[in-house]
Amino acid sequence: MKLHWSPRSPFVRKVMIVLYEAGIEDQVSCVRTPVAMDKPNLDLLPDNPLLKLPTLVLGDGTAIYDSRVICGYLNDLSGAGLLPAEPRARLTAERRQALGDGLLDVLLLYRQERNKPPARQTPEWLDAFELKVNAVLATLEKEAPALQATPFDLGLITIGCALSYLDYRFADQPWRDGHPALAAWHRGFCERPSVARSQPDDSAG
Ligand SMILES: N[C@@H](CCC(=O)N[C@@H](CS)C(=O)NCC(=O)O)C(=O)O
Repeated sequence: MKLHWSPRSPFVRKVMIVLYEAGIEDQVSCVRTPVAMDKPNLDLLPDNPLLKLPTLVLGDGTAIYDSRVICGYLNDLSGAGLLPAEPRARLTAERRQALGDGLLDVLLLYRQERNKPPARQTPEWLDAFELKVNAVLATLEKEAPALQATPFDLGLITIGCALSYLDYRFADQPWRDGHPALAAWHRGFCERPSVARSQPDDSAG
């Protein structure tokens, strides 16, 4: 299998963590594929008309996306057990995955907006992004005891990757302030070998 990959994408990181957890990283070759919202990478066009990472090309040439679909597929393929079978637990894991993915979607747009010259920024957008990020953090702080009690799964992977993206791209915003239980959970998350192995890497071109 071929994975369109970047060492900086939090969505690709979800896939890498699943591969490491499943012990099947040898079955995938990672191809560095640069992407940017304002510079469409047409090399991706044959595999993904949305021109986004991650995109996984299977052995028979079938291309699949997005991260949720790829992680679900790799979990099924490997039997890694990262999505609970029990319906209620499964629903919680899927909801957490949606929350983490949604937070990442907001953060990517937020970063894009705040990197513009000040005169071209839209203050209402920045306010709305900040409001959503704070609301998600407040929700997760309340949920932190439940996160601690949940066996490692795709919901936790996604929440953890989103919080780590805050550290990576929003280091000036101290999200741990006011969220001590969530910060404690995230500390444990970062110690997991699959997570430690998949740190974002700015030096990797
Ligand atoms: N919902 C998608 C989001 C993927 C995504 O936004 N990836 C970013 C890289 S982190 C991307 O490819 N951006 C390029 C673009 O939006 O054109 C997923 O879960 O895979």
